[in-house]
Amino acid sequence: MRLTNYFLPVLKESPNDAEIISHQLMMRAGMISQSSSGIYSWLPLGLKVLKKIENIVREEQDAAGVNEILMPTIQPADLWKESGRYEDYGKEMLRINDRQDREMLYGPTNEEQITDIFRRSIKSYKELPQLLYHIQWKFRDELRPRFGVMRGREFLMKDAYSFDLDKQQSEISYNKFFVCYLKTFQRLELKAIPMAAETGPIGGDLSHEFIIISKTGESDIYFDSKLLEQENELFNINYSEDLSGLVNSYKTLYAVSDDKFNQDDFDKNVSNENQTKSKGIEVGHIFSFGTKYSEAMKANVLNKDGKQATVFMGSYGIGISRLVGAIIESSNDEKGIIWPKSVSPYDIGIINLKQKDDDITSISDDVYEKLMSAGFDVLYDDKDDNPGVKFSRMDLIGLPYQVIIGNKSKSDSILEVKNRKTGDISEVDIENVTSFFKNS
Ligand code: 5CA
Repeated sequence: MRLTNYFLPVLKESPNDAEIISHQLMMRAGMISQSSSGIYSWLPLGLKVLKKIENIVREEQDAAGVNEILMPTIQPADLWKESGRYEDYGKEMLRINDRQDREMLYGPTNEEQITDIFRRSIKSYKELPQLLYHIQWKFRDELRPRFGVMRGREFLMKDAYSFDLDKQQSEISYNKFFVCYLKTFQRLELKAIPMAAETGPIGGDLSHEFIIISKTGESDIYFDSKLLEQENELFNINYSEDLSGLVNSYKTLYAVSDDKFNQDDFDKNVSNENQTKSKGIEVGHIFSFGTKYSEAMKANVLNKDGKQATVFMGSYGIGISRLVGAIIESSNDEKGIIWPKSVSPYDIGIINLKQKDDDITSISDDVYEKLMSAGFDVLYDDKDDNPGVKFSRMDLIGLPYQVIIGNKSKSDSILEVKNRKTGDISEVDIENVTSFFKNS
């Protein structure tokens, strides 16, 4: 992509209401534009990151054998009256009346909708388990939307749901998602710690939040520092095997967020020097809630004995739009964002330092074409701005590598490659530029 052809409205100053670094940087880097409180438009650079995260989440759900569907954003109130949550949800739910004066709502989550889909078509234990997910916008009329996309009113969530014959089977599904989440966050280059959590309005008795440590996080967290060293080989997971050993290696180490915290338990389970208190961002949350919805909504199947059995359910969320902010919170410096390679909007940025010099521009054009045809996604700064502006803009948007083309490229056929994270600069022969990136 040529910058002259790109919509990248970078800002010099961050807006006054942007309190935390990720919100400031997302605004300054032209990733989002506020529509109203807690509601944002996603601009090209932001949308690209959002889609990359979405795709990693999707690939890992698919790998775990979860089926993708797409449910609507607007749901009928009747379903929520069946489960009893229509009243309980209170003001956080956006309620709408259609022209027939039917009560509708903009979904804050989809337990009711999915239970309705399930009960219409699944009638026998032989068709269990069923694991389904979708990636869809949600609306929650948060009391205090803040921190940009971190606590929005409209936000993108991956929500998955499991249906099993009994509690034991349901725990097998829970473990699949537990491991799938570890793998997903590892691919996003995040250290997410699973923590025992309260279930809130979703319900149930078994729940984990996946939290990344960050001083701007909204949750207080207490955990055993051994969890930070926990490194597992997650590449060759076989989801049909028993995953409880792996899950227990996490579950047995103490980690809770504030609403579950108890000092006595902390002292009993964690040695003094390993007791860690911090703040964190909740990027995922999984719940096992048994028959809460299936009983109220009569989601039954015939069991082996030909009797009606109420199915056991779980739900599993990942905050995809929140992750964009969370990743920036954990990876930035005074110059701007530093994208992990897996979600960076582009692989490489090219800076042509002398747009007016025909030779240097022709070299830059060539390097751009070469890298693109080698399969790299490249953002090419071909604007006629001074070098200072170009350098700080490229640092701000945080692509992992910058290719700098100037006088030396013309005289000595050499370009510079800057690693955004380390600041290291390598001189590379123009001829070798593609192989340099293939090996890095
Ligand atoms: N139905 C369940 C799981 S599918 C559910 O809704 N869980 S949740 O309420 O915990 O939300 C799942 C994830 O969505 C959270 O872990 C968080 O990462 C994200 N999320 C929740 N509320 C917001 C919000 N207001 N803004 C951005 N992301 C949010």
